[in-house]
Amino acid sequence: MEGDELKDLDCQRTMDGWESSNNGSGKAILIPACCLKAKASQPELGSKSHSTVVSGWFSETQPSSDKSGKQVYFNNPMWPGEAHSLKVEKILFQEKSKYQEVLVFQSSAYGRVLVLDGILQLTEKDECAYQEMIAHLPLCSIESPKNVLVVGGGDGGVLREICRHSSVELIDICEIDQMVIDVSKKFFPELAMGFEDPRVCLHVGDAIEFLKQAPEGKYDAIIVDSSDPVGPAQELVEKPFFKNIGRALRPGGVLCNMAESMWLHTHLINDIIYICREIFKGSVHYAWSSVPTYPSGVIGFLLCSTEGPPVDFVHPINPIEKLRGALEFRRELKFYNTEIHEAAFALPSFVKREVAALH
Ligand code: SPD
Repeated sequence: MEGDELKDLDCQRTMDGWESSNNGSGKAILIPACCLKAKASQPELGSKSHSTVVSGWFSETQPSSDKSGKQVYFNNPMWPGEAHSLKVEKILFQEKSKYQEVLVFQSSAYGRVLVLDGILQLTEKDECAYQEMIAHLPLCSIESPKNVLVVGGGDGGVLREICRHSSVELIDICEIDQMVIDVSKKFFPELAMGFEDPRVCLHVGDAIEFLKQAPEGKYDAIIVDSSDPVGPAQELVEKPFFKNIGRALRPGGVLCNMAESMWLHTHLINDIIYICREIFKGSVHYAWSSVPTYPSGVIGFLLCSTEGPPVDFVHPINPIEKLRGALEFRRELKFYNTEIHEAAFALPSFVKREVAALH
């Protein structure tokens, strides 16, 4: 194949979701589709219907039609070629909000499950491994956090965890979809209990706009508990969003951002880290947790601090075990502890190699 033909091939999607790309060297390379965020919701994949329960099993696939009109199922382009399935005992709720399709079902293995636009957000059994980590990794890394902002997180699980920190005085939360909040209050009381705390101040709206208006230096910590960067959440991995976060944090303030799977998305992680390194002049780290029902069974977190008093994310200055009442506040901690905190920053060799932006 000649160089010009290769150029024409730039960024063409293949059936399994990988792209043939020419990185300027004249050599074709394969890039996972997840890195081509703008294309992730191509019409043939981004079907408006997300009724992903087939023959009593849920999986993160999207129904669509082939040329002959036959129903076919695509994998989500964020994780082409794989789908983890859960046996469904009963569908408890299924409705379209203004923003997305909201599905709740009772699974036989992981308790109740929340799904948004066909993507699994949480299960009762393993949500602790996500919510506890995304909240305590940042909050245990700074002394006496007071003002905290949660972006997304409408199920309330991250709020539940932040509330364990008695130093916290205000928790702003900006969630775009009222239906997610209502559904959580009805079907996931163990998560939605977070909303009951008097320190919580709920803003239903667009977090991009909310952050533009946020007073400079207001927050000690910002936690971005978003859905994946496909469709509405896409702007949450772009530079202007991170710039506004940096502005809203105090000097030496911290960000913890959901940052996908190291098994699937090293290109995307690299992109985000490059952006964050430009903005957060304190430190930038990647940590991860095991969440069996997320694609590839792991999820990552990006931890950044702004210029100011240095933050040592790897060795928590504010260990949870020393915070009075924190371990049992409302419900017992199930997953997080200081050992897990420190271990979360240990990265496999392939990640150290592939995520060049970490060096
Ligand atoms: N691939 C799924 C990532 C979901 C992240 N958000 C989960 C919300 C739980 N509070």
